[in-house]
Amino acid sequence: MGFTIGLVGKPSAGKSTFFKAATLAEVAIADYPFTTIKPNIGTGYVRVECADKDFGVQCNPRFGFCLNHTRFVPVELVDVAGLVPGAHEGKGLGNQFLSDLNQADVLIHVVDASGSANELGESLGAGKHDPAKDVRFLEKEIDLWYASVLWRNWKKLARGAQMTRKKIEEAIADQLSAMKVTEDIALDAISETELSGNPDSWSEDDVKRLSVVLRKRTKSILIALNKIDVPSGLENVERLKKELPDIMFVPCSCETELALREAAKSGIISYVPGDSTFEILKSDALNEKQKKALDFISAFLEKNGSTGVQQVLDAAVFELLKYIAVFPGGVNNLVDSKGNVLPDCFLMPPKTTAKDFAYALHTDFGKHFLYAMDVRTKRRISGDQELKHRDVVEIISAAK
Ligand SMILES: Nc1nc2c(ncn2[C@@H]2O[C@H](COP(=O)(O)OP(=O)(O)O)[C@@H](O)[C@H]2O)c(=O)[nH]1
Ligand SMILES: [Mg+2]
Repeated sequence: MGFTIGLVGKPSAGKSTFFKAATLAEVAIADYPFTTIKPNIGTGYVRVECADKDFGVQCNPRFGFCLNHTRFVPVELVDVAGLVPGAHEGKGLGNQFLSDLNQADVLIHVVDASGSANELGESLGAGKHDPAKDVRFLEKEIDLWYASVLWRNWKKLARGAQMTRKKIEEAIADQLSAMKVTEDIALDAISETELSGNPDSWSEDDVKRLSVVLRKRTKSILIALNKIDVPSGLENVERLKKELPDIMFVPCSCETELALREAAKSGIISYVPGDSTFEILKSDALNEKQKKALDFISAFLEKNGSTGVQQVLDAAVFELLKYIAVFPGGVNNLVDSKGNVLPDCFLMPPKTTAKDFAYALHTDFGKHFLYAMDVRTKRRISGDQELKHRDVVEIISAAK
């Protein structure tokens, strides 16, 4: 059960640099069993304050890793090739790229905040292009992609539903199942757009309005304002926050994060992704160029707090989608049969109940659920009770 993040944006915005930085881990780790068959799919991580420290122990993650009691929980990252205006009509191989996004639970739109390139990613020089335009065009492109998939077969779909007495929300969910549209989501979207009457008579415009809601519900977009190491980048961040108050932005510098992770990987520094500082381990071995680069990075971190790349991932999962991280554990024992302490950490959607969590662990636990225990407080949790971020939960079931 993986969580998938799609990286989107126009060419040269920094998607591949983001992908490279986010998938580069300092520690040797076992591969997460994602079905990785393409080079643009990799494992990134979101940060969770590990539950182990509350119990005075050190965890042994089965997937991901833990540095100084900060747990790095794996997520699947997909680097989608550059999307240009007209992508939904197939421009610049758009349709092929867009279908790479189907399975994404959330999108990170990497924007070149420095405004150095036009919509096609062609270089103009810093500050020459308004990144606000990129924010809008990409959202529109993805909305139109949903609309085109839905409208393409609309008449057939609407009439077919009528003939087989299928509900229209069921037909919509079938048509957009690859995009993770469910019947519930389709039903909500229909009521939000206040569409009624015979779906066969809905206009293309109606279907477009419906598609916007369906896209929002299945592909929320977080904006990563990249290249804030360039002066025009940082200036644009302040302006965009004022101009587009309804959008979630996280400023970042992918190139700086990549440099830090590469230095950590080669043992020059120690750096916990997302932190505001790093420590030089081998100052004697540094050449002048490396010293200068690290000085530049230090100054950047002092000014901006962090490179922002880790914060982008965390914000997408925990702030935008409001997911929570839940650790399975036992009231009497935090160790699994192999002796691993708190080996798992699950990313769960908002409003996950104890029973939902039981099902996520194993269908049998869900089916034969009796009650759950809050391992920290040793209190009972009933099946319909919602879990909280960082809960450690034991499921008591009659499953054999
Ligand atoms: N100044 C600066 N340049 C960056 C940053 N991230 C990426 N770049 C540069 O932007 C260019 C395009 O990056 P790339 O990751 O290939 O973009 P993609 O086409 O979106 O995958 C490359 O020259 C990168 O080195 C950053 O944080 N700061
Ligand atoms: Mg790329």
